[in-house]
Amino acid sequence: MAEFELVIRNARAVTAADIFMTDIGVRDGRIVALGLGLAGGTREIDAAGRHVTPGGIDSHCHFDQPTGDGSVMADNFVSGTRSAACGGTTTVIPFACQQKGQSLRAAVEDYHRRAAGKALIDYAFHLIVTDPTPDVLERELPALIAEGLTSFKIYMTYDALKLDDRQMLETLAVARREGAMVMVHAENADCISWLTSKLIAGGHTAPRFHAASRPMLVEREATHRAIAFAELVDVPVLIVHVSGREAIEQIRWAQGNGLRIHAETCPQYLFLSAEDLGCDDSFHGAKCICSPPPRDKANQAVVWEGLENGVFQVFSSDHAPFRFDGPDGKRAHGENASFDQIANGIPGVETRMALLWSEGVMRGRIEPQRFVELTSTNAAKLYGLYPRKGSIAIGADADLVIWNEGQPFTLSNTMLHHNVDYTPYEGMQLHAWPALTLSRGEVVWDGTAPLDAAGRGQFLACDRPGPAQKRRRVDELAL
Ligand code: DUC
Ligand code: ZN
Ligand code: ZN
Repeated sequence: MAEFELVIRNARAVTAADIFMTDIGVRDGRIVALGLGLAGGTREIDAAGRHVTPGGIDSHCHFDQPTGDGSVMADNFVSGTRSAACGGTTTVIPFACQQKGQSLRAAVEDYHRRAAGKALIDYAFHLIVTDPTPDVLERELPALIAEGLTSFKIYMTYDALKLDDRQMLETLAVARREGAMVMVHAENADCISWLTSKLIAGGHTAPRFHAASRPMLVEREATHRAIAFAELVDVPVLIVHVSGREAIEQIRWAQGNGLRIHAETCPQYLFLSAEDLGCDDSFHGAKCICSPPPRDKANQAVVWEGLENGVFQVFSSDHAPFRFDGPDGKRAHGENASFDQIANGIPGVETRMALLWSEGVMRGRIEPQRFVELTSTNAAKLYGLYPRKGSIAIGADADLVIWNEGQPFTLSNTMLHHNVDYTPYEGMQLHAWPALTLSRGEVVWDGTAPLDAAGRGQFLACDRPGPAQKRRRVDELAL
């Protein structure tokens, strides 16, 4: 009998720390041996010197999340995880979103029902806390954190989701006490609503005015406030979907002053700009409506710098999938709907990894190790999945990507496996794509088709993240 169920030979393995030539021996879905000249496997794959990275962890994506505005997300756990796997992602962390008035546990149970038996790859959940009642803060949230939902998102905007400043502080204090990671959507709600009413009153309703209604200032102000609250409560936070310079300056200041502020950015802030929302009043720009909106070329350059110099820890997709055609996506309120009624979000779970490998690593902007940190390892650490996920190491799950590099191709939505009828990156020239994606040692993408095995993905209970644990110091506030 062969010693391993799978051996990947001649891998140029990349971790967050190293690059090294190795064979990878897999048993029971886990990496059990590393080194050249390993004994035989029941199955063998020759990586032929190609880069092999840990499978991606997309720690910010939305599948089958109720929207409450008449639109319906195009991807559920079947199509969303299929698309993720074909793009080199092996773990996703979408959101169980509490509706105001709903118990947090009911939101989680509903989300488990939506996911059960559907996922092709492994998945965990973040919570979204929208209604921090005393019962939620004192009982439900600590219990769910103890059960493995160890991170949650809070919003500073959207009437249906946002917390006020006092609620943010109360919620951050629970995170501190329980050792959970808080993700913050940082945009100032009142500034957006004031600007939106002015724009609409002036007849400026086309998709492109979405960007004008949420300028960088509203993100900068909220980012500053979120950082101040995190400092006051003495808890780490992670600012999600950071779009440009002014927010980055706030984050860099906080990091430089010893605050535990983590930050995430997404492909749309590297490759899209406000111009993609349209130069005229056509509805086409709805395809690129997302929040915060894409900025301009100068901001793209600053986001690239943040990926290079360590301001950002996480590169996720913020996949929020809505179809362009059809009655329940971007057009749910018709083509003449004002920008604030258009479903908010863009797809990207399948293109995230290849965009950053092709445009980041292959163009020499970031090292392969930095790519691994940004797309996999750091998310595993920040959300309590490390070392099971996020590395090529003995004992880790054999979640791996073997890369195909050097053959340029034109990206087209016809190549993709999501249930969205467009990609914002249509027509881009890319130079890399996963040749194979393996989840727990099983090939889930073979370069031509996804494995037909919806339901094989496992729910992952997360540990309390190491970076969210209290620092050892006198707790003067007794929070
Ligand atoms: N925030 C997200 O994280 N995703 C989609 C829309 C939004 O505002
Ligand atoms: Zn958000
Ligand atoms: Zn999101």
